[in-house]
Amino acid sequence: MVTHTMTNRTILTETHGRVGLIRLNRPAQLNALNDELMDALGAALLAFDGNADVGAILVTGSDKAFAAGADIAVMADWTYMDVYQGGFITRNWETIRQVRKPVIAAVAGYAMGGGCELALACDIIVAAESAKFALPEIKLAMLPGAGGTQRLPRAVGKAKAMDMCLSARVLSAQEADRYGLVSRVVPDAELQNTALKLATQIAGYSLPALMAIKESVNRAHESSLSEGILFERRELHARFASSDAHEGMQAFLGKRQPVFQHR
Ligand code: DAK
Repeated sequence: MVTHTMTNRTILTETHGRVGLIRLNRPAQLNALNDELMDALGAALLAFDGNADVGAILVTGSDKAFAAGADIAVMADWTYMDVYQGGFITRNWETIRQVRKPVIAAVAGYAMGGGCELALACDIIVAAESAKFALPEIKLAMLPGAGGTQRLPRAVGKAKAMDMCLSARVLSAQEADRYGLVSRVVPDAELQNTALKLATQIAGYSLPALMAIKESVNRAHESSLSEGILFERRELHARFASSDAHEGMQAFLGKRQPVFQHR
């Protein structure tokens, strides 16, 4: 069942069972990301993250664009002091980093600049065949400044990241799949269903286990191997304090489906 919970100009939100869906909604600007949209997106992400009835979050755009980047029309007249003192990017683009539940991006069409960086900040990217990924900021004499120069090399390696950042190369969905930027590619007509099915599957698992896995995988990018392994081991030990983990193992042994309480 679909429940519509919030609508404003720049995003639409719905819940589908335990999945919170956020749709970027500036069609006339190909979902270019302005402050109003990023404020609304951040608020919606935090609201779903704090909602005990939501286990996973899906972020998507339109058939034509996930998001065509930061809003160039808005940025064109900004000065250094505007962005420095206003905390551009830091102030409202990084809210997604606070989200502890799994976030899935469903991308069709353009994921350019900040749109590509937003997808990179999600945990899983499901791409439609029409998806196009690029960091074309160099064409504006800018640089990818919402994590692009850091998350892209971690996702695809230095060679591909340098190529994309320095030449503005556009990756097709198939290339993005091959290089490890996305986790699966599906026909456009199947994108929403596939992503929702995936989010529903994930949201059906034990929430604290999902949160522990997300935190642990993210640690792989933030620490040395031995520190990461130690973190993972502690997370594993902590699973034994979870009633869901005991339920999961008992259900397996009893040859029945587990009933998780998200505890
Ligand atoms: N911003 C504002 N409007 C945009 C836009 C954008 N990024 N992208 C598209 N639009 C608008 C177009 O202006 C057009 O508006 P109208 O002319 O109809 O009023 C409408 O959306 C439809 O676009 P097109 O007519 O261009 O559509 P096409 O299908 O022909 O082309 C396109 C689609 C995605 C290839 C093209 O629109 C395009 O190249 N867009 C720009 C893509 C881009 O360069 N994106 C990167 C933006 S820069 C920073 C941190 C981060 C960033 C910057 C600084 N600091 C820390 C300082 C991030 C920067 C970026 O993301």
